[in-house]
Amino acid sequence: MEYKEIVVATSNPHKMEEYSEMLSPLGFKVSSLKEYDIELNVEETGSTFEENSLIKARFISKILPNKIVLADDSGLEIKALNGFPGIYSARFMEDRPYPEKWKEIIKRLKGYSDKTANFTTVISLVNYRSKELTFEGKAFGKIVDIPQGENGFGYDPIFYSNELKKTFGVATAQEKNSVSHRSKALKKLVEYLKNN
Ligand code: ITT
Repeated sequence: MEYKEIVVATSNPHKMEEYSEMLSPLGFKVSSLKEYDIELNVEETGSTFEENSLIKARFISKILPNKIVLADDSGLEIKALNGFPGIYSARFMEDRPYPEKWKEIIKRLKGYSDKTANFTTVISLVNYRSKELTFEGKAFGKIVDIPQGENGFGYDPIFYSNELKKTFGVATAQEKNSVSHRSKALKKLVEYLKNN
């Protein structure tokens, strides 16, 4: 496999960190938008993770037509809330700090015995041999009644991972990366690159 530069089209520094941690050991040069002094100023008008992921990757690839660009759209889907916040995970109570969002979600789930939830990520890769590719990953678990841990970002402290048997907020970065939605989607992508 030929090792290449991948530009990660995200404005979320936590995502950037996770991609660096996961892709660098595989020999990729992982670049951020900061390094190119560009911003991801694009509206996420799609109705699925896949559409929004492609919107972000295409937007940056127009600015950097010679680079392989990776973007992801991701979110938390809660069964009892019919998949909410889903694609709205970043926009839900957007101007409020995460502890308030956790509290509101926990409140909305009061009375439900089934607090099943999953994180989903769809990674898009564009400009790879003139192709557009998408890969999906999911992490399964449930929403806890009391946030636990301070690691990770976003909804990690309220998401109990079935695989780790603890919240992503308590898990180390390595533990989270071993089972996360993002790492599962990324593994599919890396597998594809190895074979193509
Ligand atoms: P970019 O669009 O710039 O990449 P974003 O944070 O706005 O950054 P999304 O639109 O994909 O990205 O929204 C993802 C949101 O879903 C994110 O802001 C978190 O609230 C939540 N989320 C996604 N992955 C997560 C994870 O691994 N742990 C906790 N929360 C996560």
